Amino acid sequence: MNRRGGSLPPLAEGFVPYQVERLRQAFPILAQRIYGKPLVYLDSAATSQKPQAVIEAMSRFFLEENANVHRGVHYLSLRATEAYEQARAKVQRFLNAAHPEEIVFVRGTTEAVNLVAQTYGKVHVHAGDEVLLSTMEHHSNIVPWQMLCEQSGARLRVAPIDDSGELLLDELERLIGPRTKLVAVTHVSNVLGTVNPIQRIVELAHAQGARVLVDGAQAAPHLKLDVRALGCDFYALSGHKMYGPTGIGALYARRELLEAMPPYQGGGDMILSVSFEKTLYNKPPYRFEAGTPNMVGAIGLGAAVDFLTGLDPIALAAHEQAVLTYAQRALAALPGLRLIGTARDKIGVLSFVLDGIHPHDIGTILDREGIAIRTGHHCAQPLMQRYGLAATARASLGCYSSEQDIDALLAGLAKVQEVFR
Ligand code: C6P
Repeated sequence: MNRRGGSLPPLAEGFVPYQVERLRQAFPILAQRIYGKPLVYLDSAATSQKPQAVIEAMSRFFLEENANVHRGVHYLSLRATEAYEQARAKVQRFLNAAHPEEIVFVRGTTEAVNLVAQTYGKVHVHAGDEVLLSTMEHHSNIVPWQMLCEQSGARLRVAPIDDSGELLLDELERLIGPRTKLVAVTHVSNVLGTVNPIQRIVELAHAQGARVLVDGAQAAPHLKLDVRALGCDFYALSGHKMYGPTGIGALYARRELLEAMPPYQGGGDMILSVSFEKTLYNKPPYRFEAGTPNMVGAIGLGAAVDFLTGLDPIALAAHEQAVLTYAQRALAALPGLRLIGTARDKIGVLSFVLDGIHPHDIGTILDREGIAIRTGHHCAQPLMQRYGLAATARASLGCYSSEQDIDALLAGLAKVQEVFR
């Protein structure tokens, strides 16, 4: 057992954390060549690559266990149900939630936020109330609240950040008042890499009776998570950012909150009984999982959690920080390059602009070198406006990223600058 309470990952025999070259062997896609060049994958914040263990767990499910869950009395259905519920328990342990019933399987972070807005929000947020966000939110943690505010007559408020990309906590504190019903804030910014002080934000919000939803999409692959230590009410994550499949994620919500929340969607498995006169709803988490769920996705997410918990979190964090520091220093030294997001506490997301060169041109030229980065507004347009930018180039790291990837990026950027000289 390691510090996160998981067992060692099913990697190559004799694997010793943390050897990035060996770890990379667990990700078959990374061995590819793109346009004849070795793939340099620096787009893990958009979606991470998948280790063999996740791919195998998902194909094993289809090969040996596939049946609908919670519905059959036959062997395969019971086996699939057991695997699905085991995956839920893995996510519970990963988040250190108190009960497996506090984990709702959803499509991803976006669906988790919409679920809370349209269930908890609909019941508790009324005209005159306020929902507090921060400038650095992803659209998935803005638009659902805007929709709720339009429906309810509540008001959206926004806590500002400083130039380095850190939340202005004094301003945030000033904005939380008796009207604040919900504070929805990202744990880690997908553009700046900033790690927000969630515990402190929770203290401030709870002191005024407000609930806190944390968008954990970018935190889950990098940070050791403990929702009870954070004290948050809701926590959302996406499987595909944490080495698992797309189309699956999790919403954590404290049991008493979930129990008092109305259903999100109607359909199979969220009911106890249905008649044309009246429907009785199932208990959480099933009340929020209408229809046949993404069973193989849950199995894949469970395998991804095993993979992540099997890495030594201290060694992983040290490795990611070392590559980040190397990258920050090297990029900052490039003439004409400006880093966007230089918070003291940040993870491996490097957004930047180059004088006189459009981010899309940077991305396109790098692509021909086999280097994958993301360019654009990163679904955070209000944050872009804060910096007076329409777009940035963004290189983002995963557990398999290395200083060699950064060297390749630097060589690629030299070519970009050569083209525009
Ligand atoms: N960010 C990026 O390239 P979904 O799409 O539901 O899995 O996750 C949405 C989401 C929510 N919050 C944050 C902080 C995110 O970074 C994301 C997804 C990707 O930055 C795709 S836009």
